[in-house]
Amino acid sequence: MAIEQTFSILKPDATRRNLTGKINAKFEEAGLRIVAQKRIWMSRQHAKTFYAVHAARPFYNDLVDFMVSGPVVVQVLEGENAIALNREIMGATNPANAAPGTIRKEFAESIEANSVHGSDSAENAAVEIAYFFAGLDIVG
Ligand code: IDP
Ligand code: MG
Repeated sequence: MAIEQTFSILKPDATRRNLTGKINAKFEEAGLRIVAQKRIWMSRQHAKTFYAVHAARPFYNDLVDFMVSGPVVVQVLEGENAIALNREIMGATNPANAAPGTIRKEFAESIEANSVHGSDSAENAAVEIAYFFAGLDIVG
């Protein structure tokens, strides 16, 4: 295994319910370090571009509406096997299918308002990190 970086978003349902600390505690307890972080309110254009891979899906417009409905925290997580580990800590997309102890099982409101985003591959992690952060913003 190697030290990796992955991209994470605490979604608007998490900021609205003041859960950013509780969620980030899960990442830190599992050994991931937050090496870059900022709270932003995404523009519709940014959200559309970020989720462009889902543009053909029936939930795309609702997803974009949701992601611009409030502030989010965008962050870079670093650690051993960070990309897969982050996905494991997050749990399944649909909280109904998420394993006990995962963020989505404990905190998600619905399949859409599921509290967190995490990159699904090394390629996408690199693209997503670069979309929100400059190299100098990342402090390991
Ligand atoms: P992931 O976040 O677990 O990687 P993706 O399939 O990449 O899941 O979907 C991106 C996001 O789109 C999900 O996190 C969720 O917010 C939303 N989403 C996915 N599937 C559905 C659905 O069937 N209905 C509504 N929203 C969905
Ligand atoms: Mg995904």
